Amino acid sequence: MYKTLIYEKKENIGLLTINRPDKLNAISNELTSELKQLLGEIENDEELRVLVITGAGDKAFVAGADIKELVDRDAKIGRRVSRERQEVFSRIENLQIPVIGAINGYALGGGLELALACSIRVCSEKAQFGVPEVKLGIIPGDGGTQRLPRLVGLGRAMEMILTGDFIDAQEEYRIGLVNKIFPPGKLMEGAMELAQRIASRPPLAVRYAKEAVNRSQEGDAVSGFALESYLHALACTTEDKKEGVSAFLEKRKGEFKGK
Ligand code: CO8
Repeated sequence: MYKTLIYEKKENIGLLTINRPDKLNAISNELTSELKQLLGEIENDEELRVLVITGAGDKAFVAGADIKELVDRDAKIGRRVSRERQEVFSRIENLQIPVIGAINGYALGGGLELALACSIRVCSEKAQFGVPEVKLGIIPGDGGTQRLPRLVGLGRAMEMILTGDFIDAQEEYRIGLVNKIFPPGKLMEGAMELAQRIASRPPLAVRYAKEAVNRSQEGDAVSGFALESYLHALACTTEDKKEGVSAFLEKRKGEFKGK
């Protein structure tokens, strides 16, 4: 049982709800520890196809790191906590299964950084994104300075990080921070529908594709092309590839086993 997280499984889709609604789901040290523990569970769950992450309540996805814990943070603690959260968010980014961020309200600071570690983001019309760390006299520490420019481009990331201003759902969509916007009451339905669609695809192909696309953001193109061809070759060895190709040629729906 977790105090700050709710984790449920809906068939082969995991639903993680960040659960500190009275503090707008701010990420405390306790929440980070629980998240690490839950990730261990998720990493070992071979049945799982997709993870969806959202926030409890109707106001916030995650309104950032818990600001109360910043009071006594000196350089030594700051470095340790930042590295620890970077590692946790990188574990989310690198889960074998895709992760969908269902952004139901404020995604600020560490909350935006958590959203950036997801493979795909969708949001409600009420969602607001921001990187307000500079206003507190600090800078993002959970990967935001690296992931945000990769997603939205250097100029836009620079403006968001240097001003700390919030942007609304339409602007998030326009700059590619989110893929879809839903009315608030329809967000989870939309996110789960997307999750189910991905979960219905051959699981190994989905894993390899995610890995190849993730690696496109690092290193050089030559290594990226090489990795892509090896992962493509690996996909060619699967039973699901035989089934997928046969199903297409026989004009029927494929039955995939993740083998
Ligand atoms: N931390 C702790 N408590 C918070 C946070 C937070 N980030 N955000 C909101 N809360 C609490 C409020 O203190 C309040 O608690 P209480 O009822 O006990 O007073 C409760 O949640 C409700 O919040 P508000 O009353 O403020 O709600 P409003 O609707 O008036 O305002 C806002 C909503 C605009 C979202 C406002 O709460 C706000 O500005 N929050 C802070 C946003 C922020 O600055 N986030 C960035 C934090 S720093 C960060 O994320 C990265 C740090 C770098 C870390 C590096 C290593 C880990």
